[in-house]
Amino acid sequence: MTEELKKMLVPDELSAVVEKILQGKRIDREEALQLIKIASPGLLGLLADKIRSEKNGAYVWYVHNFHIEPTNICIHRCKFCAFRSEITGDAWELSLEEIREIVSNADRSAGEVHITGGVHPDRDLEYYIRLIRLIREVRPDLHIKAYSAVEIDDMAQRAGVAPREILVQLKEAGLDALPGGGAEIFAPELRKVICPDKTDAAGYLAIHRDAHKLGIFSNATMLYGHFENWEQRIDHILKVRDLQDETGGFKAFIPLKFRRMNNSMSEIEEGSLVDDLRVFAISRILLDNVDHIKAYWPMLGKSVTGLLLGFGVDDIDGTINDSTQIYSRAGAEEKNPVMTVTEFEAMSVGQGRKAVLRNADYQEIVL
Ligand code: V47
Repeated sequence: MTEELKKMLVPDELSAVVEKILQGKRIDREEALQLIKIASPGLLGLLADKIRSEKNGAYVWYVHNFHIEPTNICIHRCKFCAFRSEITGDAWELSLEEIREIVSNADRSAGEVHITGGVHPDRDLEYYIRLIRLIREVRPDLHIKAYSAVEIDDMAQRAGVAPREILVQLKEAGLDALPGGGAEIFAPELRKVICPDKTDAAGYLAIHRDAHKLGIFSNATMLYGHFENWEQRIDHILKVRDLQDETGGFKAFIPLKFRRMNNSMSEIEEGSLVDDLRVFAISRILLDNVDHIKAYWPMLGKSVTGLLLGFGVDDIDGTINDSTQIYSRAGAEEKNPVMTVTEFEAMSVGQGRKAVLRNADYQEIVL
């Protein structure tokens, strides 16, 4: 950053912390709080963009994927959920045969499947293992990212074994990675309110730690824009950073913006665009050990996603192919989410960047 730009953008009280970030040094909790309380979105964006470009150059990664949501029947009562059967009024559960058909009919060029859904009261470990096996059978090449830590925790409790044992068996069946769902916000006082009956921060992190140690990598998420404050957001991000120091197993961090329709938190106003920019930028600045900040566009909308490319985002999930309902029900703009390659390209060019189709290891796929 030139001296002239610094004078314009950096208030005196932030000059030390900004200097640290510009030199590639890690900032701590107090410095992060000071930064977020004072810095303009413009300054946060510049800092995040610098880090983003050092890690990922001009690339905007995207993945050709589809989702399978095996059921919306769920034992949990998360207040933000618009997907659970009692709320939608139409319970469904896919049989293994139906799932086989979905996978057989999926676009052969899709490289990744993302599987997550309700925690069904009657499904046991055998079902979850058979599901992974059958996908492996139909598409040996497909990257299988399946079952959030909450689902793994449920399988472990039901089977009466440690989560690590579940992960060993799922890996043996063909599981490649865990999605980041279920993190919500780690602060226990908020979990008590928004998702009282599911595994806590320690449980979520322990499952990701076990997975990483078994060679199953994963993503981490944070649900933001509801009751949480900046202290709670920063503590959440720093817990992810601490575990990443230990294992290195997180591929991406995904801030998930709370959407308010059709759930028990509809009285909350959704956060502003400026808040989105600040959350993504501070995530990029703090997570110096996580390579990718992902925007999950079906919930953010395409224009906000395009803007976030300038605030730390290097990865956009994904082509999706109209296969997820979790967000359309909660009020996301995209009712039938599909993003075409042409759209990824236009969005990236709009930010002076290049859209690159990736595999799960963030290597370019040349078609
Ligand atoms: O844990 C549910 C969130 C998550 C709402 O790992 C909501 O690549 C906003 O984790 N408003 C599940 N958010 C989805 C998820 C995910 C998505 C995309 C990619 C990856 C990945 C993971 O969805 C839940 C919860 O935090 N969520 N309801 C809502 N009303």
